[in-house]
Amino acid sequence: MSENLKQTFDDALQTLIDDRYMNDNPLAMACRYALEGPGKRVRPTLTLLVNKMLGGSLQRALPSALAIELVHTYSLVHDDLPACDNDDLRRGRPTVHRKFDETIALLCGDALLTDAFALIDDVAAVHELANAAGSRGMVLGQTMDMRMPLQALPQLDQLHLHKTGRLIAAACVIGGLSADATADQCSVLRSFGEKIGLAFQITDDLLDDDAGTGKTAGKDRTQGKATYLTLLGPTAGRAAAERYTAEAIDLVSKWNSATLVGYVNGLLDRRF
Ligand code: GRG
Repeated sequence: MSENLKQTFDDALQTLIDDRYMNDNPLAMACRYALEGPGKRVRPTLTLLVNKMLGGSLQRALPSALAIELVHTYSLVHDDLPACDNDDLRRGRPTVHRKFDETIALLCGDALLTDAFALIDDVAAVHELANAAGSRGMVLGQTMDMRMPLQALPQLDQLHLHKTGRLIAAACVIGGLSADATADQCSVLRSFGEKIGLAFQITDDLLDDDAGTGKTAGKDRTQGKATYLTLLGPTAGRAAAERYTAEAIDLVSKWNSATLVGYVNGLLDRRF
């Protein structure tokens, strides 16, 4: 079921790419290249799964799901720049600034972020996404990562919550909004998404040393970053990811959530 939704999303993304990014100017080429990379599409899949769980219309959820993937892709393109993480590899291919150049990568991120908001016509979803991505969300998380050195686990959780959790939470809330969820339901979906985001980022930390993630292996270790792997080790790290996932699942157990639960449990065992 989640595979079907991912395929539906991938088809909609291809239609968007064909519509918006098929010119042969360097900006359109870079946007197309970034979006066509084989991403897991976790955030839009969560949006569509939550929409389905609450009996919403798929067609109503798709534009917001596309917008969330555009914002996520922008963040990866900028994160890979020399001024941030300085990475050569993303989604198993050269990063956008390696394939094109830094100027184009900067502009590609700007364009994807801006275009995202042209896709959504629901004001509540616009607010949710903007707040999750901006100075109190993902970009603050990136700032913590780059300029606010941390030593202890609670600070690491705050970093994860902002850098990764807020956007994943917004994906879940926006799935709810597309199914006319109430404010109380949205608040449960936000907590659900934040916990899934924490589990997702811990799993990302634990995969740092693995080959086959499509990213440079051992990057955190060589940069001497404090992560769940360096602070807790693989066993306690895995246990923390499982605990956050179980807490998240508990929150949605009152709904018909079997497909969503199957999907988020699967994220714990991802290899890339
Ligand atoms: C403005 C220069 C500038 C930088 C800002 C906002 C930002 C850059 C970065 C956001 C932080 C970031 C990259 C968080 C990463 C979170 C994360 C786990 C990314 C990987 O997500 P996956 O595994 O990737 O879902 P795929 O490739 O599958 O989509």
